[in-house]
Amino acid sequence: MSEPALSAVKAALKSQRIETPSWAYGNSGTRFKVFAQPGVPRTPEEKLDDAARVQEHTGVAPVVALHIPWDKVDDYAALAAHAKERGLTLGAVNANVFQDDDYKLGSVAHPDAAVRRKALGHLLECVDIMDATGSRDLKLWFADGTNYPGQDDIRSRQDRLAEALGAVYERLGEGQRMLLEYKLFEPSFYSTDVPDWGTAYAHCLKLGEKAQVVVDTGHHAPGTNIEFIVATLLREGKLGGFDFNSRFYADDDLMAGAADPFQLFRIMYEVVRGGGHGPGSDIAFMLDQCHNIEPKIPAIIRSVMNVQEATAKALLVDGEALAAAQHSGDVLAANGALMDAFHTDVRPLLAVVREEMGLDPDPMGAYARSGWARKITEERKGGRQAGWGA
Ligand code: AOS
Ligand code: ZN
Ligand code: ZN
Repeated sequence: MSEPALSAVKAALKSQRIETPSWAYGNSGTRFKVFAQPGVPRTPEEKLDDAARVQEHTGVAPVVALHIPWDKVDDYAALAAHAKERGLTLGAVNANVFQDDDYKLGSVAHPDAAVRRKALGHLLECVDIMDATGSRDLKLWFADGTNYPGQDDIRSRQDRLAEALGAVYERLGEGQRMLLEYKLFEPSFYSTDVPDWGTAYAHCLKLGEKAQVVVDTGHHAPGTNIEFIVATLLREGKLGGFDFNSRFYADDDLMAGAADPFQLFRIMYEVVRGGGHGPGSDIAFMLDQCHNIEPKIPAIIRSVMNVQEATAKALLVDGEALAAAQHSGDVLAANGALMDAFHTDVRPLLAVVREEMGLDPDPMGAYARSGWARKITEERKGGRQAGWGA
């Protein structure tokens, strides 16, 4: 690779911005058990203190997504100031219309108009919070769906959903967006009201340019060609962002890139090829994961590093050789061009990038040596730990 080309790759890696989720710093688990960990944050401010460690050691994670009500505070401007003092900004505001008892049969798609009004009220409250935090994105994931055929009318639920989305869209202020996230199933088991990219895309298309789709990499059936979805949404101008995580079976929320680094590379290749990576991109590269058995901060650092490595490999694809082979129908040469990049060990390159950024080339080692884990374990004794639902 020529020196100018290598410089461009390094510049692109230095400009990468990955958004970490506040809830990943808190306790989490499955319906069987939540294994609390020592030192877990007790407040949104402590979550930001931990997120600042990820940013300190990686240099590419300066944004933290919030979740309401798990990150509810009296003064969001003060929370934004707390973030800024630590070199962070507040990112997407994640609405939660899936944990209130009233939402058993759904929220915005619920058959009862009073429940729908309550859910819409929460969504509009989240936009008010965005005004206070300066967040650009409202992330909407709906657990809404049904468990049995006949339980509710599939079409009517789409009409109710569309009505709520339209009301939220009208409320968005200048520079604000709504990111609609789809999920194949869970917690609904027969039908989910936003189950796939097509449904999300159709609603966003009707709403307008401020409405975009979020691709959560854990939200697809096994074997789904996610990079095709990414390429298509990007081409249509409707790829708002990602919720990166890993899955072996379902929405496992494991560390991004841990289960299938090849898939993450193919996704990032389509992002790079489609012009979605770099300073001009509006795509939100968010993590959405839960660290049920592994220490949280290093797991998030590892996830950021995995996304960086996939991105670096995608940037190394020899586009000219690949295009030439594709145009000539040389299947093996074309596949080889992509695989050569995927098989490149980019860790030395990323170590150089980190050193040029004034960082330790080994973020995991740097965190381990920092003493932060011991500090928070000693200091954060007592008080209610943060976690899913708190
Ligand atoms: C749920 O499975 C979705 O991935 C959500 O994006 C996410 O877990 C939620 O936004 C957390 O509030
Ligand atoms: Zn998600
Ligand atoms: Zn999910």
